Amino acid sequence: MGFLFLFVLTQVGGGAPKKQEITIQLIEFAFKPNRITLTKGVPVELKLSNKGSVTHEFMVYAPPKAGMSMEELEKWAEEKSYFKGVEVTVEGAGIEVVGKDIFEVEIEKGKSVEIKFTPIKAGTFEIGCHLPGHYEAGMKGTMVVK
Ligand SMILES: [Cu+2]
Repeated sequence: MGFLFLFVLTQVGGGAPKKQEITIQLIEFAFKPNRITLTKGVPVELKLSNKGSVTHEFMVYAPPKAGMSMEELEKWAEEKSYFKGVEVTVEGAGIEVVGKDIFEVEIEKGKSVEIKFTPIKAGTFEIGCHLPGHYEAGMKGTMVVK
């Protein structure tokens, strides 16, 4: 019995990393870094820190088609959200939300939130802030899940 107990403790406390912790800063008008790579199936704690002087938002969605208008892109980002059907927890800046239909997270200037989820779909996705003028000014990035 003693041996079994120790074995269980070792499994919980050690071994391979069981989560991926990444921080992205949001500024005018960029995500830093603007490219992140995640491992499928390993829980992610993604900290979003708004270091800018205005509110920014974070969305992740399938790569848009060439020539989409911002209006089309907005609809696309919602429909093709990476988080569609994925349980996501958003914590911080006085809020805690758990949901399967989260597609955008807004972060006020100076605030940070943490998004927790487990990536289940592999591929390359776009990160974007669609607040007026931000995306056009270059506020986008790439999320790769391998
Ligand atoms: Cu922005």
